Amino acid sequence: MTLTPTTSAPDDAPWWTRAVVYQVYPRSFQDSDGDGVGDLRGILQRLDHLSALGVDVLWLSPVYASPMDDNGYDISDYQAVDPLFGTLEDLDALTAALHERGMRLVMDLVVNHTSDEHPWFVESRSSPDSPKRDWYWWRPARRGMRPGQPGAEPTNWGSFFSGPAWELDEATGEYYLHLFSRKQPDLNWENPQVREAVYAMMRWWLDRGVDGFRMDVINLVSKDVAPDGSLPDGMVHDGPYGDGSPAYTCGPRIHEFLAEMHREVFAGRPDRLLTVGEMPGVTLEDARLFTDPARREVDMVFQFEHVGLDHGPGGKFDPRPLRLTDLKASFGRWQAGLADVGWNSLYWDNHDQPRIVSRWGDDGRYRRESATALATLLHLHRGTPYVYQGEELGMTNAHFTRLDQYRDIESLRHVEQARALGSATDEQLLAGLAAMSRDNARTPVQWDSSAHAGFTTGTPWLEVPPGWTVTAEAERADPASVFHHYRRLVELRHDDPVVALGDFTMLLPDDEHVYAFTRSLGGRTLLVVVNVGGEPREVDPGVPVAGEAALVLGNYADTAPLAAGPVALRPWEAGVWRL
Ligand code: TEU
Repeated sequence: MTLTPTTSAPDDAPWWTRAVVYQVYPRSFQDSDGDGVGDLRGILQRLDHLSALGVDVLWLSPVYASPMDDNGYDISDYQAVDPLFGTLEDLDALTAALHERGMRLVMDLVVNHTSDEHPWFVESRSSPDSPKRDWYWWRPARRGMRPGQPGAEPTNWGSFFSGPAWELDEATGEYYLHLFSRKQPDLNWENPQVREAVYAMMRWWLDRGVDGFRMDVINLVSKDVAPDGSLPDGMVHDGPYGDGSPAYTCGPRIHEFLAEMHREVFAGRPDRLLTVGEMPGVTLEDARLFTDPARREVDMVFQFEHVGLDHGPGGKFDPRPLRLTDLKASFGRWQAGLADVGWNSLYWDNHDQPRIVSRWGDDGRYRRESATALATLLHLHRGTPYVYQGEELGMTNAHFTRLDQYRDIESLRHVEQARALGSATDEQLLAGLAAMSRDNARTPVQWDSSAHAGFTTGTPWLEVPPGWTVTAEAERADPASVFHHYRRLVELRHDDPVVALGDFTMLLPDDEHVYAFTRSLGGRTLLVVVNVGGEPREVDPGVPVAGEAALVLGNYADTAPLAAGPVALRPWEAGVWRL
């Protein structure tokens, strides 16, 4: 099906339709003071790398004051920088330096929950009569049961980080809700005082010069905190708990809240801003509503359909191989569904996902070829691409060989619960973490061949994978590298409106080895064909080729122009041709 783009002429489209966003997970990017943890001054030291790549926006994962239970996604002061990362002045310096380079800074907004050490929660938990009691979700034990009695939790919901989603506060005998860790209590967005405090904080950051927000699990803030969830396990956890997600995923007032946020925070501000909502479990139908410009909610969303395609019956840590036709069906639906209204984000990697070259590529013999093939596949879709630190280098998973090498709370809680339930052997657990742990994306960026890959002069908080070879230094020096392919993809999106805005047509929907599609705008068409595998393939994309189609971008040095008829593809070969 050929789709007409939302915007007829390129110059009508918002700037972010031609932009590429680069995500920095600060604790693993660059350490400047030798404490083994990345920091803001370290990012400042590496801005030339981002400029060389050509990206437009830096999305900065949290640097706020935090006990670091979930590496900063548990915030104890939204308007302070944690000393681990530096100072507010350092953040101002980063904002200014990015602006000087024509780039923008998007902050991570984590307002579904705070840290349990945030003053709001400290006050809320102090007494059932606290004026902030209703800023969080407090409930008594289930009717007829005593606080602390197994099963007395107000609902049977499981947490994203294993275990129950309710924690008993002994002092008051009531439970508080935490969809994530027990140190991440959920804010009660039904309370208008909570929403106004969040909006005031957001305005404070915009007034400080930041250019927007990536909104952490923002589709979970509207909740119906009553029903038990269905058993067996739902989408969020492993263990004897109910799936509460239907009660809080895109809950009853979510569109009302996001429209209110837009009015209270963004209305009247310049259109240089960017908002992206991270939305686990969001449907395409809801995404059309969230990203419809006329509704003024958010510009785009991170959806999770594709990154769930390799989750096995036991969930995320029980992975199965990806079937390419499943990916085509999913991406094809989202391209079709957001063609006439709304906008896609495009991503493989982030700080929560394993690295794509290890996950769905080949991080051994064909590391360069598969990383550049998968990058081409993603970046030629319609939407705003997000590049995660190290992805542009073709960095691989950690390949840790011991469970004690992992640090991530999600992984550690999964191991703890599985051992308690006897649901998996340590060997099975290690295999699951090696494939899917979030730590795979959190090992330090590998800058050069010096100690700890140039990330720190101290001891890194998470070890550089033993036997690492990829470095930014080597990638930058090799014109055929993953880095320079990403640079060319960014350049192509900047320069060619067909890439940014062209309509999308999926080809070869039933082929399990080759991914092909066209992009068309104003009578100009690009054909994209990618061999997603290590065997040579020959396919006929089934599109008319008049004479010879010029190669726009390929990932082999000698990818040829295209003639009519079958296309012969080498292992992991990707080509973009102008028909
Ligand atoms: O992640 C939300 C989320 O959905 C994750 O639980 C994700 O599904 C999971 O990690 C994949 O296995 C956001 C942040 O990106 C994540 O780092 C935080 O831990 C989480 O919210 C809580 O703030």
